[in-house]
Amino acid sequence: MSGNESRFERQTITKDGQLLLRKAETDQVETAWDRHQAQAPQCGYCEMGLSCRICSMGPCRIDPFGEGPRKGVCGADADIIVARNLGRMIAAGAASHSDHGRDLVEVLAKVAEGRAPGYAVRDAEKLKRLAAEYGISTEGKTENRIAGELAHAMQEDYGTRKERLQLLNRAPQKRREIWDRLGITPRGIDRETSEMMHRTHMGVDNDWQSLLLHGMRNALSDGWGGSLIASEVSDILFGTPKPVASRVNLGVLKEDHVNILVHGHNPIVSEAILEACQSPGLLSLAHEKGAKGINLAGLCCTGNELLMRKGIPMAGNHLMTELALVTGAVEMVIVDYQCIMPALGEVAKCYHTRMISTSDKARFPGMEHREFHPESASETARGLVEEAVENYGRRYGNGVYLPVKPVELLAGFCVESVLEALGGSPGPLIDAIKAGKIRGAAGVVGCNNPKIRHDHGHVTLTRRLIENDILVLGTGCAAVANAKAGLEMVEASRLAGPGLREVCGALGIPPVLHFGSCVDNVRILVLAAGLANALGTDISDLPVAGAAPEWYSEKAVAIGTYFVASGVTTVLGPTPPVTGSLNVVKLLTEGLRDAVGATFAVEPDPEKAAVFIRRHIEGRREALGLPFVKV
Ligand code: BF8
Ligand code: SF4
Repeated sequence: MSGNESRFERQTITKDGQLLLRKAETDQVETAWDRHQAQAPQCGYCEMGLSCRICSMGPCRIDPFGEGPRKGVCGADADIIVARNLGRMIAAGAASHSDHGRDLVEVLAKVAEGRAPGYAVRDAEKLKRLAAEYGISTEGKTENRIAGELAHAMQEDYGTRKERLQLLNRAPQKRREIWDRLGITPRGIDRETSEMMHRTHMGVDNDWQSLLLHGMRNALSDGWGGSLIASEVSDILFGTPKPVASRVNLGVLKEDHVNILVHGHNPIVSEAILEACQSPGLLSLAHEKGAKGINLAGLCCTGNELLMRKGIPMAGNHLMTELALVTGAVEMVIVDYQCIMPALGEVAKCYHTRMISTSDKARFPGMEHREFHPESASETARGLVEEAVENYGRRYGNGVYLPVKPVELLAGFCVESVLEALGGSPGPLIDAIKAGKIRGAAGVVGCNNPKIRHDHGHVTLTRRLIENDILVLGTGCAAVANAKAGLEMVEASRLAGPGLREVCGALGIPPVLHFGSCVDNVRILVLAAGLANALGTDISDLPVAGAAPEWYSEKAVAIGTYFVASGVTTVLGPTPPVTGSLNVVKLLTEGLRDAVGATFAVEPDPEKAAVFIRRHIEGRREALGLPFVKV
């Protein structure tokens, strides 16, 4: 960065972000960046993971340097406190993904019973494949019966009656043996989270290593359990993604249309809203009100869900959610849960935007609550879209501010669509990796965080990786960042190294593949497992890596942990709150190599993170006896 950049340029690399930050200042709208600044200096004990408020003998803190306390009131030392705090972060992340998955399974069960009229099985093939994986015979059974039995079997994965989760069978044999040996094979999705909360209660598990091992088991219950179920059942109910062209950034909003944004994570709500937006009656109402149509766009991961399956445009990622309202062009924002800043209702008050919450478990100040239930989702959705249309005429006097043009992208990549692009088998991908045309692959995933220049971490790291012939698979807000930067267009392969450029050109794919929402990180894992199985090896032997350059959320901690526990070395941008315990830091960054064949690394500078990943991938290639390729 040069010294001449404006404050807004230092906050975000995106043009729409910079311009809307300026407007937010004019409109006196407070944003996450302002509130982050107001928090300075943030608590050093908490940053290091050294504060504990688990029980009411506390709160306690450990002084890592001076004469202050070395133990909490109960006697917990820095190692225990740091490990307990990290364990609870993993538990919260795993719970969030897995509860989202549960909601989908419940809709699937209701579809089977004919009690969810707005929903249906859209991918019957996938339903049958999943049923087979769960040992459910499909012969002579109706789709609904299979759906009911599959939903029931998946619900059992949530409970505690089993010794291991069903879909762990997708992982390579060697990997499953590692998990068994370490005693971290997840048994039940809810069980592992519940056990983490138990272990971290005062006076239960006070061995920091055993806490961290359970942290991996808890995270695996998310990655090979709750998140995987969420992705797969979303495909069954709404269709498995296929490559689809769309557009991204705040320029997808349209001045002459009714603009509705969906925000959150679960496609149960956003798919119903999409259907309502396409209803002829509501479209003619929009015309009557003087609008040219109804424009639905997404924010964050529910936006990714609609983008992946239906090509619905994406307005922005996490740090753009407040700024989307500042355009003054949004008639309604409909939210479900996760990553929805409680500040949004307050921002909306400055404009005409109506804010609607829909989930019984997610309420927000300044939002109207309209609860969605599978039995009546279509009516609720139509009612809301009608109200959004009515709101079109109420835009504030000084009009709307949409200063950027949208960027094109190709989304819709998943295991199935990648295999299809490869002609039905992973063979051509494996050949390209063996020949060194593609050196390896990296999952660049995760959030935005006002501690990091918005989108800079994602885009810089991704550019460097593709320049070095490393294929990038993106999810969540990272995928949106790269799309805004133009890296998810087929034409972006000109930015890639010669080998990756050639492969992308031959397959007609971008060098950065949009792999969906955050629960879809499991698609990357399943693809990696498929490659390892095809090579007769383990995931940790593959030339692959993970990165979360701008992570903020507990879900990201769970994802990072199940990536590492599954054998994928992962680089984090922001430092997690673990530096108060050198033992924990050493285990996460070194010790895990012997245990699971992968580690965490922390590198806030994306240029250096790219070098780390390149070295890691080259090391894995060398170990596999693959040629070193000079770019
Ligand atoms: O699940 S990447 S900010 S929106 S947590 Fe949230 Fe992070 Fe975005 Fe999606 Ni994922
Ligand atoms: Fe303090 Fe121990 Fe209670 Fe934590 S659990 S607040 S360290 S007494």
